[in-house]
Amino acid sequence: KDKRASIAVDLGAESCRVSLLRWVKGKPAIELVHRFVNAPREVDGGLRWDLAMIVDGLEEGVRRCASIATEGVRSIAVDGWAVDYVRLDAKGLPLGDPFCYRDERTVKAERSLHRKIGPERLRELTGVQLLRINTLYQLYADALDGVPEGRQWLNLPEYILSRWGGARVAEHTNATHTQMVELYKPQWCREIFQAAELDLACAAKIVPPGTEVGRLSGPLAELPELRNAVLIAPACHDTASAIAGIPATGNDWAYISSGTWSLVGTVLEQPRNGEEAREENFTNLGAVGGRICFHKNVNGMWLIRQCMDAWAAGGRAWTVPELVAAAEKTAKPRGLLDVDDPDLLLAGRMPQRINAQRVRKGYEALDEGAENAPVFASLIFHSLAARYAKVLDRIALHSGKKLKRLFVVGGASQNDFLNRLTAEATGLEVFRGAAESSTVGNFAVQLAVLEGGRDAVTGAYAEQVSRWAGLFVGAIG
Ligand code: LRH
Repeated sequence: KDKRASIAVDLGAESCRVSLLRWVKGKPAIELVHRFVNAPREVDGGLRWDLAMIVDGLEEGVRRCASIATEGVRSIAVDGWAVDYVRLDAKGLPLGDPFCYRDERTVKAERSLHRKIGPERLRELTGVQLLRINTLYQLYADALDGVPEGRQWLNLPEYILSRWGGARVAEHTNATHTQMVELYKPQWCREIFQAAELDLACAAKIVPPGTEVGRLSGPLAELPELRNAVLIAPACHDTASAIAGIPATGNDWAYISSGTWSLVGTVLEQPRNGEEAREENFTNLGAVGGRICFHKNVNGMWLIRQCMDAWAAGGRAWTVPELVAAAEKTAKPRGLLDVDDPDLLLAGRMPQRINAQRVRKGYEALDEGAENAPVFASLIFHSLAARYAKVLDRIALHSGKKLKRLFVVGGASQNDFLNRLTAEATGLEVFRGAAESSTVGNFAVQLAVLEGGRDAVTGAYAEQVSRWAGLFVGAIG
């Protein structure tokens, strides 16, 4: 067997990570080699990602991996948050920093696009939860802002792969989150492109997760350890990777991929897009092995992070563990939040936004000062748990599954207070999965294709991935 190492890159809206998988005496060992903070910033009135900072950080991480892996690196794969994209000029260089999906330009774009193609029709064609962050609305916003058509675009993980020498592709799990892919076939939906007057030629070819897209080239490939590294499109959607990182079998489990967002759902063999699933706006996104991530985007650590930023700006920097410990000691809150209120998805002034909602609902406003942070945190955690329980009830109904187990993965899975509240609210047995589940799933997809080489869209491939994930979950140092 090939004993060389592999590298997984995981792009997060709050932090980006580069991890190394090595084989030590035949056993896997995974090390998080480089992690750096990420956040959108305000540029000329728009919310954008700092692409150069991200690329520099990733390349630094890859170089550090190379310096550790003297045995050489066999493969590299990149996953990341969905929907955002890089536009390319004629030479294939980025036209500018990518917009962050939270930018408010899509409010207008959504309204205007729905006059050309109704939300019901979009749902019917794609099976995807209608969210104004979806790539479709962003591309449409570009057009409204006068960006000339004819410019290729790539979602971020696929852009990084192409920048390092890979073919330009749109990996299927990530492509589904654009809201522009047909529900029952892995192909771009012509009707949507036509309605939105978007150029089909600007979208890359759709490929399944587990596709080799080329070999590393450019300056990184000059390092001897990296010379022949294969570039792989894993499940480029970080959530699909995180779910691939759960090595559970059976038909009685659901997941929460818990980070900036909470993705609450279950894996299905076939999409569910009947009237009720559509009305309740559940999503059917691509999963590994031709399966479906059937879930809903619920707000997540965004609420707490945004509050923490506000308090830090006022001079009191809380850490998450401090807040969790302090929140646990407060009294049970009165009047839970609607965590999915569109206003709470926006950036800035979060304590004020929360109070505005409370006042609208007839509850007293909370003291917004940093010393009252535990009360806010407790309110947020209780409200999230209650929302998870509601959504999971519906997931059980739509999927026809008798749910018993709930796997919580991702950065926020380490919040045991929230896990306890979630267990109480749902009545399910809660298992804490890997904090770096996207990385586990990323590596599992790489090894399944490198070692199995089988057709990546079959259930057999999904099972292979699950076996690798089982091996890797315990291998994180
Ligand atoms: C989580 C995530 C989620 C998407 C959002 C844009 O990181 O990929 O699945 O809905 O970011």
